[in-house]
Amino acid sequence: MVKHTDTSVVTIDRYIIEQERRFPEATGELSGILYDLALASKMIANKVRLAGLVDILGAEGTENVQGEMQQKLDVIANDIIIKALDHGGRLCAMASEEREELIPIPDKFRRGKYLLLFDPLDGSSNIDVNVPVGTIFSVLRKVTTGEDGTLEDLLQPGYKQVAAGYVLYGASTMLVYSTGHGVHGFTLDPAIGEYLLSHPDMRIPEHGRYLSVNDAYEQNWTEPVRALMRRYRGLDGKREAMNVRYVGSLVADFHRNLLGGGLFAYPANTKSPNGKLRLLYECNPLAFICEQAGGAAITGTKRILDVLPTELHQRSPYFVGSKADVEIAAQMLANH
Ligand code: FDP
Repeated sequence: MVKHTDTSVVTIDRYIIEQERRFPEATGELSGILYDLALASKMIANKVRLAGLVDILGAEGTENVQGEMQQKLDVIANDIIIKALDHGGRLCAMASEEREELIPIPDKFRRGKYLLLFDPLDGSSNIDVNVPVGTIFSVLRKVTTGEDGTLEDLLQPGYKQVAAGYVLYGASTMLVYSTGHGVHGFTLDPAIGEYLLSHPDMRIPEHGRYLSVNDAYEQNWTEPVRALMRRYRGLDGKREAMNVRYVGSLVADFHRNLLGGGLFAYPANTKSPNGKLRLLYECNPLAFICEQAGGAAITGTKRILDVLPTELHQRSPYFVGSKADVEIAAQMLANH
């Protein structure tokens, strides 16, 4: 492995190749998927940057100068990812938040041994108000025989992920990924259109400063969840109060807590018994990243990565972040 100095400029392409060389059995297919995702995310970043100009350039549902209908940005992001990845011969199926069913690889393209699950534009209700949004992705290896990927291939528990990551379209665009050997963060330099290694070997602090939860749902939380939140706020006198920060874009909240330490929670409540977040393309990939960075992720009673999925769009209660803070949730929610 090449040793990089503080001043060496490492592009994401170079980093992925160097990582791949550590594994002589690697075929380069996974690296290819990561390149394609990096490219797709640059195209999405470009669209997100112009989102505020939609009223000038043409609002959703109106015709643009080419006579085409304007689309919502999450639909555009979805199409960008599918088009960037369907023809490379590395995937046998995809699944997206935006599509009810499995997304097959078109007949004209070769199939590969991997599957990609993604949320193309997470936090999309924040787009209209110029607040950061993100893309989340998860890569699985095919387990069934036959050329095409099946639902069975997509419904694997999170510990089987071979890679996972997210892109944050914030003040800077950042891509963070893991292939199970640490977490690597890259920042897009818009002047040269390249992701550069900015956060090597990311580690989440053991204890956190930040608590991210939407407490407008407090009235619908169960009593153990209410007691847990009182604990995090220091109201039961058993720990110091955490600082509350809630953007409402999972990627943005997760990223802040990964750097600064803390906990993101989307608990079950009486109106949504499984919470809101989707297991396969929101909870699992960020749980994989968090564990790789030294943190933890649970449903409340169980490790997220051990949950056996039964449906493509299934939801799960979610507590993810610094190990010591997640441990408090595990203790206080056990048996509930
Ligand atoms: P959104 O609905 O805007 O796409 O995954 C869905 C998500 O955003 C997350 O990004 C975010 O953390 C959460 O929902 C916010 O939900 P609440 O408004 O219920 O807090």
